[in-house]
Amino acid sequence: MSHAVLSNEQSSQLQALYDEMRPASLTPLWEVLASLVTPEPASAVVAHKWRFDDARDYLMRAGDLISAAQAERRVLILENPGLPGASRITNSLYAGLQLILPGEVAPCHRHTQCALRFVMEGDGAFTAVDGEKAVMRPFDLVLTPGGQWHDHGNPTDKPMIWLDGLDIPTVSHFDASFSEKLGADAHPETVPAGDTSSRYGQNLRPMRGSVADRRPAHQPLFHYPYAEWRAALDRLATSAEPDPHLGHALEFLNPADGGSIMPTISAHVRLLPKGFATKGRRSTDASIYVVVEGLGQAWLNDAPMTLAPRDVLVVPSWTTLRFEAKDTLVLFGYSDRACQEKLNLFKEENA
Ligand code: 1HN
Repeated sequence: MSHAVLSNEQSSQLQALYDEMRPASLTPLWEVLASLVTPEPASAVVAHKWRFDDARDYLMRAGDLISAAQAERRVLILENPGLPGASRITNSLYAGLQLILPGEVAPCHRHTQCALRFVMEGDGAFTAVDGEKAVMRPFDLVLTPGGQWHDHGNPTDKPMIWLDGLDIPTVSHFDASFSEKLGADAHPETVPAGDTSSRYGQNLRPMRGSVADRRPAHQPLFHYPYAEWRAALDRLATSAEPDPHLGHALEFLNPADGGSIMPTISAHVRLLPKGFATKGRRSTDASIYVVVEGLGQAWLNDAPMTLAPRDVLVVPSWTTLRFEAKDTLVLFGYSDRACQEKLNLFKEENA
């Protein structure tokens, strides 16, 4: 209790009262108020970095012991060390590393939860969304928006590993989860691979009322290829000054409304030119970053963290973050910013 002015007599009488009211499912606010309504974010989430090769070793060992079909999804959860057992990387988001070995399939299902995939290793496996394949190349971003059927397959001769990012804890928070299995490995093919990108990915969309306008109106696009976003960053870096706090930063958009890629998850990429150091910035959206390219250094509330390709890091809410690029540093990041903005909670501050 924050009031230091209670007498011993008062305290023991209050304790006795709490004991009596507990069976009636009543509990005093004044004992917990300070920890409920904090003057600034006070998170159990801690900063952490996973080296890809370390996680990969465990994932490959799991691959020797259980098939993708047996597991339904063969994934190692990147669990925040501050939230053991909670199956989450931040309080609102989930992250995992998924392995699909040559010839394997991950059977078709759908659920309320929104997912993104960010390719870490391998080239040529696919995710099929509502029966349309997105062939996945290194550092591609592929979405499986909530409610859309999805299955994965690896017809190549090499393992395929991607980072899964989902809003599982957010959906759990609202007790709003529904899921179902299709009952078949793969959804019947609906259109050729690339169909959706052709129709919705060029600042165009099928004319309303045409048979081609078949994707969910609020969430049509699901493939953001590395070749496209990396080229866009390069063009930006040769023609503009980097933002002092972000570097060159581009957010992935949903073409349907110009908003975030999914209702609960925002994602972006950044390029920091060789030698560039950002100024500090903090925001309320705890964020997950993948180092796509380059060596560098991050400071999280002034604690240094070295960065190398395919490192995955989690930065808690309201942590002042700085980056320095030893050579061209390219990062992918995702967070619950989209969700916080809808709730009027998002806040950021530049140092
Ligand atoms: C899921 O559907 C996938 O489709 C991966 O690849 C990870 C974690 C929890 C719930 C659903 C996938 C998941 C998941």
